[in-house]
Amino acid sequence: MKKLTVAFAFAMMAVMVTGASAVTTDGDWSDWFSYGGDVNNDNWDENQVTLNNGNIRTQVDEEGPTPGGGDQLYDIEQIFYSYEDSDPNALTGGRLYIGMVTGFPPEGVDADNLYAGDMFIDMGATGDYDIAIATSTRATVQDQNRFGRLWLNDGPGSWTLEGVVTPFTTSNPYRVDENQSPQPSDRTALWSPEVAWGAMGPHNFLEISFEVAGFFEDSLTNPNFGGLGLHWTMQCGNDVINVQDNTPFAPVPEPSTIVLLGMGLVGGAFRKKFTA
Ligand SMILES: [Ca+2]
Ligand SMILES: [Ca+2]
Ligand SMILES: [Ca+2]
Repeated sequence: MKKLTVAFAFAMMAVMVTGASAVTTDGDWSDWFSYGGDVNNDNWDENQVTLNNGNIRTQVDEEGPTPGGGDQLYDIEQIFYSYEDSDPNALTGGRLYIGMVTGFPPEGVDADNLYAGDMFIDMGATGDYDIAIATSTRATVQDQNRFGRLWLNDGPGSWTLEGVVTPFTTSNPYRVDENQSPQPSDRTALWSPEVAWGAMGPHNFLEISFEVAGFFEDSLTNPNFGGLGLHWTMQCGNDVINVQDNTPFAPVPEPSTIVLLGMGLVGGAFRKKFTA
C-alpha cells in the first residue's frame, strides 16, 4: 500500500514535469493532443481529442462552415491555446501558444481566389483586438512578405470595424488593413512570432506563438481581470471561430518547483509509514 503511495507520488511528478514542456510551433499537433478518430474523415470528432496536459484550453466549432457554405475546405473545427510563464511569481514574460484545426488550406483556395485571414488576439478579453498575426502563405503580390508578421493595434480604432471585412458581417474582421490611418505597428522583430501549418488528411493545423511581456502578461494572468479573446476567419468569412475566455491564466510552475512539490508528496508518504 505505502510503496504504491510513493510510486504514485513519483508518477505524479513525471506527469507534471511533462505537462510543463513547451509546444513546438511546427504545424504538428502531437504536442497539444492525440486524436483517436479517423483523421481522413471530414467530420472532426472532438470527443476523440485527448489534451496532453491541463494547461491547454480549447473550444470546439460546429461541424461544417457557418454562416457560409463550401464544405470541408471552409470548415473550422477546433482551437487550442496555452500560456507558458517564464516565472509564475513575476511579470517577467512568457509565450502564448495557439493551435487551430481547419479544412482551409494555408495557401488559400485558388479556384475561388480566397485567402486565409489573420489571427486576431484580444489580450485580457476586453472586447477589442490588440494583436494580429498573418497566417496566409499565398505567394502573391498582395501577400508577399506578409506571412508570420505581427501587428499591434496601438491606434485609436477598433479592428472589428477597421480591419478588412468580409461579406458576412458576423465574421468580421478578416485581416488587418496595413494601409489604414494610423497604420498598425509592426512588432514582428520584437515579439518573435512563429507561425506554421501542417496537414493531416483533410485537416490543416495552424500553429502560432509569440512572446508576451509586461502589460500583456498581466492581461492574461491577473487574477482580477486576466483572460484572452481569439478570432480567425478566411476571406468571405464562410466559417469563423471566436474565443472569449475570461478565466485568468494561472501561472504554470517551473519544473524545479514541481520537483520540490513531488518531494513533499514523497516525504508525506514516508512520514505516514513511520507513524503507522
Ligand atoms: Ca507542434
Ligand atoms: Ca469538418
Ligand atoms: Ca466549423
